[in-house]
Amino acid sequence: MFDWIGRQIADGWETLQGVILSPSPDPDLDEEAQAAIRKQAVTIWLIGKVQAGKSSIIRELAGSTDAEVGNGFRPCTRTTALFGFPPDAPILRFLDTRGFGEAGYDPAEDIATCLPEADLVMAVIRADDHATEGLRGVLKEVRAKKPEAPFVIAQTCLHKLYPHPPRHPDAYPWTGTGLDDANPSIPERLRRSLAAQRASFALVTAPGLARFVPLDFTLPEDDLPPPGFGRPALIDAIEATAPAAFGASLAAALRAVDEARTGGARAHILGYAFAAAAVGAVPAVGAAGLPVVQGKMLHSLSGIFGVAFEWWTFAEILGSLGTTVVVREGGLFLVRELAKLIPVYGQTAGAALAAAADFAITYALGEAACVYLLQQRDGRRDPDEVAARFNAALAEAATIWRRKAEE
Ligand SMILES: Nc1nc2c(ncn2[C@@H]2O[C@H](COP(=O)(O)OP(=O)(O)OP(=O)(O)O)[C@@H](O)[C@H]2O)c(=O)[nH]1
Ligand SMILES: [Mg+2]
Repeated sequence: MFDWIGRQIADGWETLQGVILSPSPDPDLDEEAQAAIRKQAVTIWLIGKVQAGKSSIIRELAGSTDAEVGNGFRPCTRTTALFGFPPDAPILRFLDTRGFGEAGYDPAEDIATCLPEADLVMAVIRADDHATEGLRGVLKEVRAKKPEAPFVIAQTCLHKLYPHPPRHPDAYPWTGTGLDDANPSIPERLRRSLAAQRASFALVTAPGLARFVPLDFTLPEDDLPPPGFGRPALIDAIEATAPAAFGASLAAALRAVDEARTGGARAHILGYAFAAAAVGAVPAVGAAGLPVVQGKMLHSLSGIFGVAFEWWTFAEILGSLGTTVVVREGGLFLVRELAKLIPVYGQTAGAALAAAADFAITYALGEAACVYLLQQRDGRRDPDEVAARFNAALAEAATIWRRKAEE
């Protein structure tokens, strides 16, 4: 088994150096590979009235600016558009329904197109809005057609019901349950309004399959700090309700968006690493698709850091790691970790190991690239630090992969 994984990594290594040394132009992945990537992403379908705060939620979760989110949408139905995060290797996909509740809006087409795709339905309502019959009607239909679909109900714009001058509670006080109704740190008018909304949605939200999350995603100019108030609670709710196999890795990626110094790069790396594993497992694409995904990841990272890759030096650093360290230390580590997962070594075990190796090497490459790009940005050069990060990341990757497989 060790020889086998050693070969996998050594082969991966050669294609990888090819990717690094010929960074442009990126060929696109074929439809089958893209479908495999889509399948491993969690798709959230956002429904809510015009101006309820749907786009703000996408912007906040993805850590992107309005402009980035705005440019990243692809039309899906007449009224719904799709935004992938990260765009080329989504770990998360948002279906954003626009125009809901406007005159002439007919939900039938959106339900037919979006519901089969949706892993999670996120209803978005302003905390002071009680005219929600239309939305409840759609959720009822969704519940009937897909009883297992988890709902998250985001109650936005909390400050509309704060006393003057508006100010958030010192610590986020909500549980999204009846416990909140007696919590004195929540302004009373808001407490009553949120409770009434929970009650009115009770018929369409089965216990265990629905979570209410009060939040207030203000803009800096709103002058109501902190920004993203309620974001951790929203991520917790997604983690708790998303399909088990995605919950933890997805939440890890969303939490990583917060890491200021690396500008959310880790979330991108996770997205691309999972995409690499998904693409590698498509028989017709396999080894050819992998360097494409890795190349796209490196481009996307250099964009995040605003630093151009010095491709040659990066290749040199990774080349000095070469197959020795990677195959011996990384490979041995991977084999040990992955062997715990796979009781019987056979055909499926081979495919599982290949996917794990694709994931791990892509993840480690991305992490090493981050260290390298940070050095470039700071005008430093320390190949040992890059190499050390690569090896440490291989070990981390095995842990992440194992956790995902165990979920
Ligand atoms: N203070 C505050 N403002 C919010 C919140 N959510 C949205 N907004 C503001 O409300 C306006 C509409 O928010 P969007 O996120 O664009 O709403 P939307 O549901 O995408 O709207 P449409 O795309 O027009 O359907 C923007 O000015 C946001 O900044 C919130 O939780 N708190
Ligand atoms: Mg919008």
